[in-house]
Amino acid sequence: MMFTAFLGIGSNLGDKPGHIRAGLQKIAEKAGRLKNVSAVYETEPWGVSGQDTYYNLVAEIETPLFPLQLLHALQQTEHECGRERKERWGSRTLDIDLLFFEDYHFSMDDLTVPHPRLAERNFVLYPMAEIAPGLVHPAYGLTLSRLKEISPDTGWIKPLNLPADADTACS
Ligand code: A4P
Ligand code: MG
Repeated sequence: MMFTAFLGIGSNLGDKPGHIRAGLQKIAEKAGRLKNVSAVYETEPWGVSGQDTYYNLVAEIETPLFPLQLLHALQQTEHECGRERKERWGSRTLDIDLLFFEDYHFSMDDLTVPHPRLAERNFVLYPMAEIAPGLVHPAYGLTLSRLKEISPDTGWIKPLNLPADADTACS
Protein backbone atom coordinates (compact mmCIF):
# COMPACT_ATOMS: atom_id res chain seq x y z
CA MET A 1 0.00 0.00 0.00
CA MET A 2 1.31 3.42 -0.95
CA PHE A 3 0.41 6.73 0.64
CA THR A 4 0.78 10.28 -0.63
CA ALA A 5 2.42 12.76 1.70
CA PHE A 6 3.68 16.34 1.46
CA LEU A 7 6.86 17.45 3.18
CA GLY A 8 8.08 20.94 4.01
CA ILE A 9 11.83 21.39 3.85
CA GLY A 10 13.82 24.36 5.13
CA SER A 11 17.42 25.42 5.62
CA ASN A 12 18.85 28.67 6.94
CA LEU A 13 22.42 27.83 7.74
CA GLY A 14 25.56 27.11 5.73
CA ASP A 15 25.28 25.67 2.23
CA LYS A 16 21.50 25.90 1.96
CA PRO A 17 21.13 24.57 -1.62
CA GLY A 18 23.49 21.72 -0.74
CA HIS A 19 21.55 20.76 2.39
CA ILE A 20 18.33 20.80 0.42
CA ARG A 21 19.71 18.62 -2.38
CA ALA A 22 21.20 16.18 0.13
CA GLY A 23 17.93 16.11 2.06
CA LEU A 24 15.92 15.33 -1.08
CA GLN A 25 18.26 12.51 -1.95
CA LYS A 26 17.97 11.00 1.53
CA ILE A 27 14.20 11.37 1.48
CA ALA A 28 14.13 9.45 -1.79
CA GLU A 29 16.23 6.69 -0.20
CA LYS A 30 14.53 6.45 3.18
CA ALA A 31 10.99 7.73 2.86
CA GLY A 32 9.70 7.19 -0.65
CA ARG A 33 9.63 8.24 -4.26
CA LEU A 34 9.64 11.97 -5.01
CA LYS A 35 6.59 12.68 -7.15
CA ASN A 36 6.74 16.44 -7.31
CA VAL A 37 9.10 19.05 -5.96
CA SER A 38 8.33 22.79 -5.82
CA ALA A 39 10.71 25.59 -6.65
CA VAL A 40 13.05 26.68 -3.88
CA TYR A 41 11.92 29.95 -2.28
CA GLU A 42 13.96 32.40 -0.29
CA THR A 43 11.86 33.43 2.70
CA GLU A 44 11.88 35.83 5.59
CA PRO A 45 12.46 34.03 8.92
CA TRP A 46 9.09 33.36 10.53
CA GLY A 47 8.61 33.70 14.26
CA VAL A 48 12.21 34.63 14.98
CA SER A 49 14.35 37.69 14.36
CA GLY A 50 18.04 38.09 13.67
CA GLN A 51 18.33 34.85 11.71
CA ASP A 52 19.61 34.40 8.20
CA THR A 53 16.96 33.98 5.48
CA TYR A 54 15.56 30.53 4.84
CA TYR A 55 15.46 28.47 1.69
CA ASN A 56 12.15 26.56 1.66
CA LEU A 57 10.42 24.12 -0.64
CA VAL A 58 7.83 21.37 -0.48
CA ALA A 59 7.90 17.87 -1.92
CA GLU A 60 5.14 15.39 -2.67
CA ILE A 61 6.18 11.80 -2.05
CA GLU A 62 4.70 8.36 -2.46
CA THR A 63 5.59 6.34 0.61
CA PRO A 64 4.98 2.83 1.94
CA LEU A 65 5.52 4.11 5.50
CA PHE A 66 2.84 4.83 8.07
CA PRO A 67 2.83 8.33 9.56
CA LEU A 68 5.02 7.71 12.62
CA GLN A 69 7.44 5.60 10.61
CA LEU A 70 7.64 8.41 8.08
CA LEU A 71 8.28 10.99 10.80
CA HIS A 72 11.13 8.87 12.12
CA ALA A 73 12.63 8.50 8.64
CA LEU A 74 12.45 12.29 8.26
CA GLN A 75 14.07 12.87 11.64
CA GLN A 76 16.85 10.45 10.71
CA THR A 77 17.37 12.37 7.48
CA GLU A 78 17.54 15.66 9.40
CA HIS A 79 20.08 14.10 11.69
CA GLU A 80 22.26 12.66 8.93
CA CYS A 81 22.13 15.63 6.57
CA GLY A 82 21.12 18.45 8.80
CA ARG A 83 23.94 19.29 11.10
CA GLU A 84 27.40 20.27 10.05
CA ARG A 85 28.86 20.94 13.46
CA LYS A 86 27.46 22.31 16.68
CA GLU A 87 26.21 25.84 16.25
CA ARG A 88 25.99 28.15 19.17
CA TRP A 89 22.22 28.12 19.31
CA GLY A 90 21.78 24.77 17.64
CA SER A 91 20.38 26.41 14.52
CA ARG A 92 19.17 23.76 12.13
CA THR A 93 20.71 23.25 8.71
CA LEU A 94 17.84 21.08 7.59
CA ASP A 95 14.30 20.97 8.93
CA ILE A 96 11.74 18.58 7.48
CA ASP A 97 8.10 18.81 8.52
CA LEU A 98 5.34 16.40 7.62
CA LEU A 99 2.69 18.74 6.22
CA PHE A 100 0.01 16.38 4.89
CA PHE A 101 -0.49 12.63 4.93
CA GLU A 102 -3.31 11.55 2.62
CA ASP A 103 -6.38 13.37 3.99
CA TYR A 104 -5.58 12.34 7.56
CA HIS A 105 -6.39 14.68 10.41
CA PHE A 106 -5.08 13.59 13.80
CA SER A 107 -2.91 14.56 16.72
CA MET A 108 -0.83 12.41 19.02
CA ASP A 109 2.14 12.99 21.31
CA ASP A 110 4.87 13.32 18.69
CA LEU A 111 2.90 14.04 15.56
CA THR A 112 0.12 16.36 14.42
CA VAL A 113 -1.20 16.02 10.84
CA PRO A 114 -1.72 18.28 8.98
CA HIS A 115 1.15 20.30 10.41
CA PRO A 116 -0.61 22.68 12.83
CA ARG A 117 0.96 25.97 11.73
CA LEU A 118 1.08 25.51 8.00
CA ALA A 119 -1.87 27.77 7.15
CA GLU A 120 -0.12 30.70 8.84
CA ARG A 121 3.09 30.37 6.88
CA ASN A 122 3.83 31.75 3.44
CA PHE A 123 6.94 29.57 3.29
CA VAL A 124 4.61 26.55 3.20
CA LEU A 125 1.54 28.01 1.43
CA TYR A 126 3.37 29.42 -1.61
CA PRO A 127 5.23 26.25 -2.60
CA MET A 128 2.19 24.10 -1.73
CA ALA A 129 -0.07 26.26 -3.92
CA GLU A 130 2.50 25.89 -6.69
CA ILE A 131 2.46 22.07 -6.80
CA ALA A 132 -0.96 21.23 -5.29
CA PRO A 133 -3.31 24.25 -5.63
CA GLY A 134 -6.43 22.09 -5.55
CA LEU A 135 -5.48 20.00 -2.51
CA VAL A 136 -8.08 20.47 0.22
CA HIS A 137 -6.90 20.95 3.79
CA PRO A 138 -8.79 18.26 5.71
CA ALA A 139 -9.39 20.40 8.79
CA TYR A 140 -10.32 23.70 7.10
CA GLY A 141 -12.02 22.38 3.98
CA LEU A 142 -10.19 24.97 1.88
CA THR A 143 -7.82 24.48 -1.03
CA LEU A 144 -4.18 25.40 -0.79
CA SER A 145 -4.64 28.13 -3.38
CA ARG A 146 -7.42 29.65 -1.23
CA LEU A 147 -5.35 29.32 1.95
CA LYS A 148 -2.53 31.13 0.18
CA GLU A 149 -4.93 33.95 -0.85
CA ILE A 150 -6.09 34.45 2.73
CA SER A 151 -2.72 33.92 4.39
CA PRO A 152 -2.24 36.18 7.42
CA ASP A 153 1.54 36.01 6.97
CA THR A 154 3.10 39.30 5.86
CA GLY A 155 6.61 37.87 5.50
CA TRP A 156 8.26 38.23 2.10
CA ILE A 157 8.93 35.24 -0.10
CA LYS A 158 10.54 34.97 -3.54
CA PRO A 159 11.14 32.01 -5.82
CA LEU A 160 14.77 31.31 -6.62
CA ASN A 161 16.06 30.07 -9.91
CA LEU A 162 17.67 27.05 -8.35
CA PRO A 163 17.44 23.47 -9.58
CA ALA A 164 16.45 21.29 -6.63
CA ASP A 165 17.51 18.01 -8.17
CA ALA A 166 18.58 15.24 -5.84
CA ASP A 167 22.18 14.87 -6.97
CA THR A 168 24.21 15.46 -3.85
CA ALA A 169 25.13 12.77 -1.36
CA CYS A 170 25.61 13.40 2.32
CA SER A 171 27.70 11.36 4.66
N1 A4P B 1 5.92 17.21 15.39
C1 A4P B 1 4.59 17.19 15.57
N2 A4P B 1 3.93 17.21 14.41
C2 A4P B 1 4.88 17.24 13.44
C3 A4P B 1 4.81 17.26 12.01
N3 A4P B 1 3.63 17.26 11.36
N4 A4P B 1 5.99 17.29 11.33
C4 A4P B 1 6.90 17.21 16.50
C5 A4P B 1 7.18 17.31 11.99
N5 A4P B 1 7.31 17.28 13.36
C6 A4P B 1 6.16 17.25 14.06
O1 A4P B 1 9.99 19.60 15.76
C7 A4P B 1 9.60 19.50 17.12
C8 A4P B 1 8.69 18.32 17.32
O2 A4P B 1 7.51 18.49 16.58
C9 A4P B 1 9.27 17.00 16.83
O3 A4P B 1 9.91 16.31 17.86
C10 A4P B 1 8.03 16.23 16.32
O4 A4P B 1 7.77 15.09 17.13
P1 A4P B 1 11.47 19.83 15.39
O5 A4P B 1 11.57 19.80 13.91
O6 A4P B 1 12.33 18.94 16.19
O7 A4P B 1 11.74 21.30 15.97
P2 A4P B 1 11.54 22.67 15.28
O8 A4P B 1 11.31 22.50 13.83
O9 A4P B 1 12.65 23.56 15.69
O10 A4P B 1 10.27 23.20 16.02
P3 A4P B 1 8.89 23.46 15.43
O11 A4P B 1 8.06 24.07 16.49
O12 A4P B 1 8.38 22.25 14.73
O13 A4P B 1 9.24 24.56 14.38
P4 A4P B 1 8.70 24.57 12.97
O14 A4P B 1 7.25 24.72 13.04
O15 A4P B 1 9.26 23.45 12.17
O16 A4P B 1 9.33 25.91 12.48
N6 A4P B 1 10.82 30.58 8.91
C11 A4P B 1 10.97 30.38 7.59
N7 A4P B 1 10.92 31.43 6.73
N8 A4P B 1 11.16 29.11 7.09
C12 A4P B 1 11.20 28.00 7.91
O17 A4P B 1 11.39 26.88 7.41
N9 A4P B 1 11.02 27.15 10.18
C13 A4P B 1 10.84 27.32 11.49
C14 A4P B 1 10.72 26.13 12.35
C15 A4P B 1 10.66 28.67 12.05
N10 A4P B 1 10.67 29.74 11.09
C16 A4P B 1 10.85 29.52 9.77
C17 A4P B 1 11.04 28.18 9.30
MG1 MG C 1 10.20 21.12 12.43
